[in-house]
Amino acid sequence: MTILIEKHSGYRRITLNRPERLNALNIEMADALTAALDAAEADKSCRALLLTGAGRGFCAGQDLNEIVDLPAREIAALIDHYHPLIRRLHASPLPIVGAVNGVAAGAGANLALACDIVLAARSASFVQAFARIGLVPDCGGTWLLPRLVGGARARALALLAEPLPADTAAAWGLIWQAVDDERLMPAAEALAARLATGPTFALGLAKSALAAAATNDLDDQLDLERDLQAKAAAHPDHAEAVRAFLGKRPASFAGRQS
Ligand code: LHQ
Repeated sequence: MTILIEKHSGYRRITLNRPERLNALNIEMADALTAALDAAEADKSCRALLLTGAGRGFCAGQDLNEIVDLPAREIAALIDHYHPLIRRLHASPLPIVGAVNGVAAGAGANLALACDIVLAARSASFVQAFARIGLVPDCGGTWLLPRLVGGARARALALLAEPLPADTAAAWGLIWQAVDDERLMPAAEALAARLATGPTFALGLAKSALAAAATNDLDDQLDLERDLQAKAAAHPDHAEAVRAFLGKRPASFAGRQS
């Protein structure tokens, strides 16, 4: 199986599972990930996702064995299996934690960066490896990198294709945090479990507002915030949290009922 899915209380852990090839991507894996996302979103008890890799790598990008001598048009067709997955991760109403356990290269780096909160083991690195094989960053890399780290760093990452250590990735704002290797999975699981008990509906709306900010001007964004706030305020999680605050007790969020 190209991916493993484990159900935890409130969240699902999805593990890329081709460790002998550093979890290199192929069509089967991309389609399995999209299906796993569909299934998680359809399950109302699932309120967060955790994405990680088996073995010593996170994901080495496209499996190069599967594109040797492939005509250019078929390479482009391959991407049609990957880009819907990237769109789905960005648009998912569920909060997604990426736990980057080792090298994340090419499409694998941009798959990691499509998660909402990315933690990386200190020994992990991010490589926009595309230029090494005469390709262009895909899976959203050219869109996300300048937004996360600014144009100067984005250009150097894309054109030099050098590995960026996890600590630098965190210092530059490419990811949320770098943690000691042995702390990665406990920290990522704690984060997924925490998100899974949060106000899931509002978290999904916050994700969509942040995504829309990439193209909106301030006026449009303020209007969007007003409209989303009306939706969030109408959800029982809001009333519960205000009552909990005033009652000096922890809130108990219902989560996904809308
Ligand atoms: C691999 C791979 C790999 C197969 C390691 N494939 N086996 C999308 C769609 C359509 C078309 C094209 O492009 C795309 C987007 C892309 O993702 S293009 C970018 C593709 N990825 C790469 O170019 C990265 C290739 N890999 C590497 O540069 C290195 O392996 C990295 C830097 C990831 C890790 O280096 P090391 O830690 O030194 O590991 P290694 O190179 O020894 O790899 C371990 C094994 O994994 C090895 O197999 P072996 O049988 O010798 O132990 C590699 O052949 C295999 N492997 N990446 N992408």
